[in-house]
Amino acid sequence: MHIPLDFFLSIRPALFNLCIVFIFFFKKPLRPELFDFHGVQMIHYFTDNWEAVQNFQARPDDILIATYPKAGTTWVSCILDLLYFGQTSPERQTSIPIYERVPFLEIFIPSRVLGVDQAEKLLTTPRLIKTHFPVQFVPKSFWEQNCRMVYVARNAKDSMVSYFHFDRMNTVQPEAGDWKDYFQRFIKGKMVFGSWYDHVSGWWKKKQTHSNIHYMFFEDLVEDTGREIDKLCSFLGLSPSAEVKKQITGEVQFDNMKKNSMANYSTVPVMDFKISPFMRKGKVGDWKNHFTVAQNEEFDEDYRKKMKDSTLQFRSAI
Ligand code: PPS
Repeated sequence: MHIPLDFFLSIRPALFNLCIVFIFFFKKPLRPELFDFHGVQMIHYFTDNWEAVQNFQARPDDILIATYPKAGTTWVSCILDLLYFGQTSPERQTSIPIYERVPFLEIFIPSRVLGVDQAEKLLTTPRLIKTHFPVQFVPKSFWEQNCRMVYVARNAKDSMVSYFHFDRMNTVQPEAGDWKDYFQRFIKGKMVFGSWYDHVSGWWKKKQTHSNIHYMFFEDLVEDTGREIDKLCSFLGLSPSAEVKKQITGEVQFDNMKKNSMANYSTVPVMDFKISPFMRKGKVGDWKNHFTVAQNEEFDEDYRKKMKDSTLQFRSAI
């Protein structure tokens, strides 16, 4: 059948409008792609502002909260925020989301969230700042100013599971895909912020020569939050009353944080809580509900090889 060219030309505007309507109603946000950045897998949201991030001027009393994703960043951020400001400005807890109280230094999503700007605008002392950078990416002023850093690590299996659900629900992360492929990608370090193995080991190695890093574990926090708050207080030189510590320990229990809209990320539009909530389970050992027996064997064998030279010990069950 012959369709004259004139016909196409005449319906061109209608076709164009149809496309716009289609994109508007059915658009799926484009997920970012991973790429190699100085030897670490990254996405552009965390590298686009590289120069400003690297030139960030830390102050001596800044506190950097560093983690591989899903290790308990939000939990420790809330604890530190309460320790420093819970008594003097309690209204912060009910009016400012945790990601504004503790800005994410390297994030750069134009017209949405600019981590460096947020950190620079913080009026608090100390400024609490979050990063997921591997240790070699930390801006040099943090070292020059000898800032205190709190690193939180979580066992690899639970980190992987938590990250999987996070990538499913967070539209500014790469597509999670299916669990089987995700498992392989995690082992190969093809995750945003790179390899879990390199991240936890890199920070651990740095801690051996740098006394201003407090290295803590998610599993210890689950086991005894009060004890870990005590350790944090000794590191930070804080001495809250027993009553205040008890109050903080209660406020940061999983169920309380899960229902607190200023801590649970429910105010972030790019996260789809219908797929998975940010405060998902908060447990040690949920990996057992995801790993097959074969995956567990493969994982353990590979883990032994990758971590054979490390003195780091994790608990995948408590
Ligand atoms: S992020 O996106 O990297 O900043 O995420 P992060 O905050 O590091 O980690 C999220 C996981 O920590 C759990 N979480 C908690 N567990 C127990 N108690 C408390 N209070 C708590 N707060 C956060 C959260 O549920 C995520 O783990 P999963 O296993 O997915 O539940």
